[in-house]
Amino acid sequence: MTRAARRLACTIAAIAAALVLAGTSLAGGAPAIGWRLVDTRPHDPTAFAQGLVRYGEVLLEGTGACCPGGTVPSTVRRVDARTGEVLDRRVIPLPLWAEGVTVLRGTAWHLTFYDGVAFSFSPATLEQASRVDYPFRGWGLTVHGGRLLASDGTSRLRWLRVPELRVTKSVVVRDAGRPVAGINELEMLGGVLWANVWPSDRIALIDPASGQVRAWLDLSSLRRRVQGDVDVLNGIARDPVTGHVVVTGKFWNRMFVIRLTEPVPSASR
Ligand SMILES: [Ca+2]
Repeated sequence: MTRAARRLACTIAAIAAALVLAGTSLAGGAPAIGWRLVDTRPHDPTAFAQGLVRYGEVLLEGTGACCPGGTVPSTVRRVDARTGEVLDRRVIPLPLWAEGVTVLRGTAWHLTFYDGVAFSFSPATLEQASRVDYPFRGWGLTVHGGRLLASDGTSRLRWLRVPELRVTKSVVVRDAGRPVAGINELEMLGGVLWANVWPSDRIALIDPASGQVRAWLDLSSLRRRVQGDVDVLNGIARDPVTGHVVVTGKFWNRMFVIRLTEPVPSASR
C-alpha cells in the first residue's frame, strides 16, 4: 500500500471514528487552558508517531505501520532529543504494529495495536527482552504508581503490573460526566495524566485517580507549523530537567517544546 493509500485509509478510519465519537463530544465541562511554544526541533517526517518518552538525553519513539495492511513496518527508535536525529532503530516485523512506549524502572515497554502482545526491551540498546500477552488493544502507554498505565483507544485506562501485565485497576475518562473516547498517547506530569485524544489535535489533562478531565489543551495551531501531508498530533514526552513537554504528530517534520501558562484546575472543581 502506498503512503497516499495508507493516508486515505487512515482518513476514512478517522471520519468513521469521529462519527462514532459524535455522541461523546469533547466539548464540555473542563476548560481549555493556555500554553506557550518554547522551542521547535526537527522530527523524522516518515515517522507515524505512536509513542514518545524521554530517556536520559534521548527520546524513545514508537512508530506504527499506519493502518491494517500497511507495508511499512513499525519501529522503536532512539532519537536525539535536540536534533531529532534517529540514532538507532529496531524494526518490529509485520504484521505487528507498534504503539505506546514508556520506561518503568529502567526497562522499556511497547504495546502493539491489534496483536495483544507487548514487548519489554532495553532503552539503551533497543534489544528485546520479553514478550507478554495481554487481552485488549494497545494504544498509549505511560507509568503511574509503579505500574504501566495503558489506553486502548476507548475511554478506558488500565493499570498493568509488570512483568505479567496483569490488570490491577481501571477507570473511564469522563468530561462533564460523558466518556471521552479515543484516548491515545499518554504521559504523566506532576500527578496529571496528559492524553492525546484521537483523531484530534487536542490533549486532555486528566486526574488519573478518577478519570475526570481537568482541562484541555488545543494544539491545533501547531499542525499549521508542520510541512507535508501530515496526520494528527500524537506523542507527548516530559523533559524531567526543565519540566517542559515535547509534542509531535504522525508524519510531522517538527517536534515542539511547550509549557503551560496557567495552572491545571483542581480535580474537585
Ligand atoms: Ca508519552
